[in-house]
Amino acid sequence: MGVVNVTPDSFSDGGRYLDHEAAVARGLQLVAEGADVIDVGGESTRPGAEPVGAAEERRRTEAVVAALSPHVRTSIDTRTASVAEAAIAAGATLVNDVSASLHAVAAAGGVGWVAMHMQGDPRTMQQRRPHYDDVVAEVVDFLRRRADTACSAGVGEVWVDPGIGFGKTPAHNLALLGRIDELVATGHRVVVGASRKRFLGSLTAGADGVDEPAGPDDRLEASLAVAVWCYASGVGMVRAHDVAATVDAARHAARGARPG
Ligand code: HH2
Repeated sequence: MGVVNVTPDSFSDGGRYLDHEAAVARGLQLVAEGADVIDVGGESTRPGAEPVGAAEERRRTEAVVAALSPHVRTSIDTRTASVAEAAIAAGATLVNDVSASLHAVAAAGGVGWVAMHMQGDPRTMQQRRPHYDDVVAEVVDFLRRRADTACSAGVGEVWVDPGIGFGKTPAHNLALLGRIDELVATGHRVVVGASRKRFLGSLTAGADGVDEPAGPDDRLEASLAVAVWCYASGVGMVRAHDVAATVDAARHAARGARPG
C-alpha cells in the first residue's frame, strides 16, 4: 500500500503532494514502483495534528481518488464518514479507517475496510503517556471485536492494523511488531504501517556516533527491516512511503527464505 498524503502537514511527505496534479503523479509513480493499493489521505493524523474539517478533507482527496482509481485500487485514509462516502463514489474500494468506526460506511458502499487501533485521538495521543497492561493482548482483543462487528454488518473484506505510533510508546510499538503473529493468528487480514515513523528514528539514534534521532527521510533501512519482518510473519499488506525499496526488500527476503 503506497501512501499519498494530500496535506500540508503530514509528518513525512506533508506539502509535497498538496497540489492535485502532484498527488496523482506521485500515486502513478508508486504504482510503477509496484504498489497494489494507493492510500489517499487528506488529514494528517500525526501526533498533535488538528482536525481539518470534512469539506476541506474531501476537497483534497476526492479528485485524486477519481484520477487514480482507473489505474489502481485506491483506499481513502479518513476518520470521517462523508469523506469516505465521497471517495467510494469516486472509485475507492477500501476505507482505511484509523478510528475503526466506519464499518457501516464500508458495508453500505460494498467496499473493504481497514480497522486500525488507536489509544486516544491524534491531537493528544502521545501527550498523555500511553498505558496498557498488556499492549498486544489489548490491541488484538480490540481489533478482533471490531472485525467481528464489521463481518456481522456485512463487510466482505476486513483488515486489522495495530496502529503503530497511535497512542503507543516505542516499547509498545516494538512489542506489537515482535508479537505480530498473534494478530495474524486471529485469521483476519493484517496490515501494518510503520514506514518512516518516529520510533524508528529513536531506535537508531545513538548508533554510529549519531546523537540525534533520525528524521523521516533517514528511516528507510529501519522501515524496510520492519516491512520484511512483517511479511515473513504473515502480514498481508504493508503501508509504505518508499514503495520501490519496500517491494525490492520483500522480494529479496522471499527469495532468500525459499529452501534450496
Ligand atoms: N499511519 C498513518 C496514517 N494512516 N493508516 C493505517 N492503516 N495504518 C497506519 O499505521 C497509518 C495510517 C500516519 O502516517 P502518514 O499518513 O504518513 O502521516 P500523517 O498521518 O501525518 O499524514
